[in-house]
This record gives sequence, C-alpha cells and structure tokens, in this order.
Amino acid sequence: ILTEADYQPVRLLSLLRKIQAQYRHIPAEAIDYLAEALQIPRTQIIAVVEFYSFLHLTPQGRYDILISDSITDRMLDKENLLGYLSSMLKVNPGEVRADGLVSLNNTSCTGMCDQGPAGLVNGLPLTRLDRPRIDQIAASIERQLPVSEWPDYLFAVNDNIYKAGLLLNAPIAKGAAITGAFNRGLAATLAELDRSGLRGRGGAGFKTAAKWRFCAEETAEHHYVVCNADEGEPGTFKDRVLLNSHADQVFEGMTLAAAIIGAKQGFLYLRGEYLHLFDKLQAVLQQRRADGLLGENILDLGLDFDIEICLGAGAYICGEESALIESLEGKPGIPRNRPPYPVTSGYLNQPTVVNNVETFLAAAKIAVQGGDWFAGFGTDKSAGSKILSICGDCARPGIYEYPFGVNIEQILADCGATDVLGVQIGGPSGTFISNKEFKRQLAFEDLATGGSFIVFNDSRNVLDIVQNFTHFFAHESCGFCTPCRVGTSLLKKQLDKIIDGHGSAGDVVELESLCQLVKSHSHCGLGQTAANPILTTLQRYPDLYQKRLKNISYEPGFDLDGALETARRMARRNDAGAHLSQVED
Ligand code: FMN
Repeated sequence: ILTEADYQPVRLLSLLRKIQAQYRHIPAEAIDYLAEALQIPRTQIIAVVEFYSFLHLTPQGRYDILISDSITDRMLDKENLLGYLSSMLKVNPGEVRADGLVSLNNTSCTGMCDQGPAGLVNGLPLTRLDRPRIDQIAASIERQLPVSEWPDYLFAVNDNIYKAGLLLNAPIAKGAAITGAFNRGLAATLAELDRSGLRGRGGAGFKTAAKWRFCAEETAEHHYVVCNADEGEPGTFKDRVLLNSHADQVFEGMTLAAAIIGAKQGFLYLRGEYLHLFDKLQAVLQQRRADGLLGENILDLGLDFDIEICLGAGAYICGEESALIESLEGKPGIPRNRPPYPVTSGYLNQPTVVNNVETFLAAAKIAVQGGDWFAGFGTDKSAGSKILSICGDCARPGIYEYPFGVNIEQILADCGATDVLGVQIGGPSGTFISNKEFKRQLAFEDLATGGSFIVFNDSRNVLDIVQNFTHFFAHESCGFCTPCRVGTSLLKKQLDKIIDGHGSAGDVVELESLCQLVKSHSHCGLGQTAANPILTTLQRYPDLYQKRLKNISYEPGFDLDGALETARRMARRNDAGAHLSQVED
C-alpha cells in the first residue's frame, strides 16, 4: 500500500492513515517496518499514532462508527440516538464488538452541524441521523454490506447556502486571479491586497497582505503556502462548503500567494473528517494541472507551483497553524514556540504562509476585482464580508454571508431563530452573548468570529452548553503544556462538581481563578481560550451557577462516608463511630 514517494519521515501521518485504512489499526509489524524504512525510532511512530484520535494501536471494528458529540448534535437528541445505535449493534460506546464487526465511539464535532445529528462510518459522513436511519445502518452492518453499497441518502451532505454575498456570488473565471496579478504586477497586486484591508478569516484576523509581505521578504531556499482546512471549531462548517463548491477559487488564491511569496509547493491540510471531499478535490487539482493552472510554467508566466492535499486524523489542535505545520511534517500536532512565526520559519523551517480557506478565496477575488471593491464593504477595521456557519435552534441552519458590521438581530431574523436565549459567537473558544446584546455587530472591533454561530433558544440550559464546551477542550488539549493539560481537566472536574450539585460558594471562586490561570499561562490559543465558555457565562449568568451550589462553605466532590463502606464491612462495624459524621464531631 506504500509507494516510493512515501518513504520520507514527513509522510508518516499519511502513511499511517493508509495502514489504518487497510488493517483497521497500526499493527506492531507496520511500526517496525516503518521505523526501518524511514530511519526513525519506533517510539516516534507510536507517539504519532497515540496523538491522533483516528489512529489506533489495537484493531477497530470492520465498521468503525464515530458519533459527533458537538452541542448541536446533543440538542438534536444525539445521546438517545447513540444509546439506540448501541443497543441495535450490541456494542457499548468506546468498545469494539467481540466479533470485531463493529466499533462505536464519540468524536468531536464532525463539521455537519447544519445537518446533524451526524457521525462517521469508516471515515465517511453520516448525516441527519434518526431511528429509521439507524435501523438501516444496523441492518447494513449485520448483513456485512460494504459501505459503498449503503443507500446514498445516508451520506448526503448539502451545502445549505441561504445567503450569498461578495465571496459566494459571481465566482471568478479560472485563472483570472493569476493573469490579473501578473498583468498588474505582483508588487502592485500585493499593494491591492493591502488596500483591500483583508484580514485572516480563520479567527485571529491578522492582515493578509502583511503576512504575505513578511514571508516574501524572507530569503530562504524554499517558501511554502499552506491552506488551513482543519475547521475543527465546533459549529464551523463553511470551509467544507467552500471546498465542495468553490475549490477552484481557493486553489487560485493559493497560487496567487505562491506567485507573491515565491513558493513552488503548497499544501491543503484537510481535516480527516472531510475525507469525503478528498477525491473531489484531487480531481479539481488534476483539472487545474490539465488547464495549465498548476505545475510548471503556469499559463506561460514562468510560475511553477503545485498543491498537495494532506489529511488530518482527528485532532482539533492541528488547526493552530504551528501545530498544523508539525502535523504536515508527520509529527504529533504540538504547537511550536512563537516567535519564530511560520512566515519566517514554518514548514521544514522555511518561510510559510498559512491562511484559512476563506482568506485564500477572498484574496483571489480581490486580485480580480481590486482592493477598493472589497474595502467598500464592511466597517473601518473589518473590510469585506464574513461567511458564517449558522446552526442550533433556527429554522434554516446553513451558510450565510454578510458584510462585516451586520448586527446579531438581523442574522437571527434571517435564519429563522425565535425565542432566542443567546448565541455562541466564534465557537467554544469565542463568546456567549445573551439576548440583551443582539444589537452588537459582527466585526473584529466588536464580535470577532472564525465563522461559527450557534443559536440557543430559551428551552436550553446554559450550563449544559458550557459543560459540553469545557469537556471538548479537556479532550482536545494536546497535553504539551501543564496549564492546559492539567488546567482543562481541572476545569472540567470543577464544573461537573458544581453542575452535579456538589459545589459550594468557594468552588465558584476557585473555578474562576482556575479559568484565569489556564487563560494566562497556556502555551497556545487552545488553552488561552478554553476557559471562555465558563468566563463569558459566569459574567452573564452568575445566578445559574449560584443556584447549583450547596449552602455550605465546603462540599466534597464525592460521598466521603460512602467511601468507607468497604472498610466498615471488613471491620464488621456499622456503629456511629464508624461513620464520618461521627469522626467530624
Ligand atoms: N484557523 C483556521 O483557518 N482553521 C482552523 O481550523 C483553525 N483552528 C485553530 C485551532 C486552534 C486551537 C487555534 C489556537 C487556532 C486555530 N486557527 C484556525 C487559527 C490558525 O492558527 C491561524 O491563525 C490561521 O490559520 C491563519 O489564517 P488566517 O490569517 O487566514 O486566518
């Protein structure tokens, strides 16, 4: 299953994915073989396998089912459906059935929140799960029907575009951005990008022209372009739609970046959950090569550039740009120390531009339409438009594009949301706003977002939401730095304790100070934002937390007296002196 080009350590992740697809795990023999072939230690390979949730050292079922555990899936009855699936297949979540036919587990958001509850079977998306669909799935598995012969409707993934704007309307012609840039001149095109005011769409909002300029100015043997399609933030799925329906424009933006920074090689880092897009994207790339838009001497302009697609393997942290680069190099996705930033030392320590999918698409359009066109929309500090992935309690979950500056009220009206309690802007790492704040604007200067927009109506419990998000961060922490590794799991425990009714006033104080510690001491953006769900809701709904507390200064997280039961039985004592309340007296 390996080709000659595979025998490089940077290919390790893709090699492991291939082996996993074939054998349903990474056998010890494969590890020995790879260690020898790639000349790397076995431990390094095992570290990679253990890091990525889609790779396993022990065999998974022939049908490996993962159910998305995003808050929106839960709101669509995911927990009951998982229970039903588990009973139909006679396998518990987290286990492989004894006959090895099927394995079942939870996974973090699969990027199908507009058509959930969702899941994956052998890496392919299952959408709109309900009992009849689960019956169909269970029957197909028991009949051992290959997944390729399952009914198509189980795998249907719709774009659900409800509102198109600057970027989604009027796609540019193939090659238009590249020829436009060369006709204008590359320096003038970079100036045009600068004038557009385009800022990164992945969340942080760094100015795109400045990033490309810094990278271009670095002298090095190679420069690289990387498109970040990891899209792991729960509630975000707009890059899935852009890649499904506008891939040409995204690749055009990457080629434009290559021309400006002097790169010959680009990578699209596609999250493992979007495996279903892989072949389609390969076909788009192949067509672009045939059209002279990729490869050597593109459009006779003297530009050499090609793009390779690399699949992730189920790790949210790999969306962080330096972790993504590590992953591209075949390593665990552990964020690097910054500086140096990727623009000076990125892939293989060479200058690298990493941009979000939407950023590349916007750059391509700007190269054709001009900077002033783009800057004519949006606000002073947030030029242009933003594509949102809207999901949760609304009549029309899907994709909406707005000029920056739009207020929340307008968006809620458009997507058909009523009786709204609040909205999570920017996913779990973003901000929860209450229904008193719906005049606020979507813009870098007010509410910034990478695209996730989750609506909650007034039947929802804020603490359930916070609990789901806090568990997500604890699960996804890469484990590298102590404040995040230990901090996120302490946050989870402390929050659970309060929600389960075992908290005291002191616990809320401790929770808050733990939040500040994780936020200020973590190595990367994951830990620095992991406490946001707690902090933003503590600020808005302190009463909700207070109502769960016991009216005492200290309450243990478990039943101390109950814990002595075994000792009492062994000592054959059950008198008052053998109970904890007696000891306290
Ligand atoms: N940026 C993305 O474009 N997609 C992602 O899925 C993504 N996930 C991230 C996850 C974490 C934990 C962190 C800290 C950051 C993430 N980012 C993501 C932001 C990237 O690090 C980086 O800022 C972005 O890719 C830069 O592109 P832009 O300037 O076009 O926004």
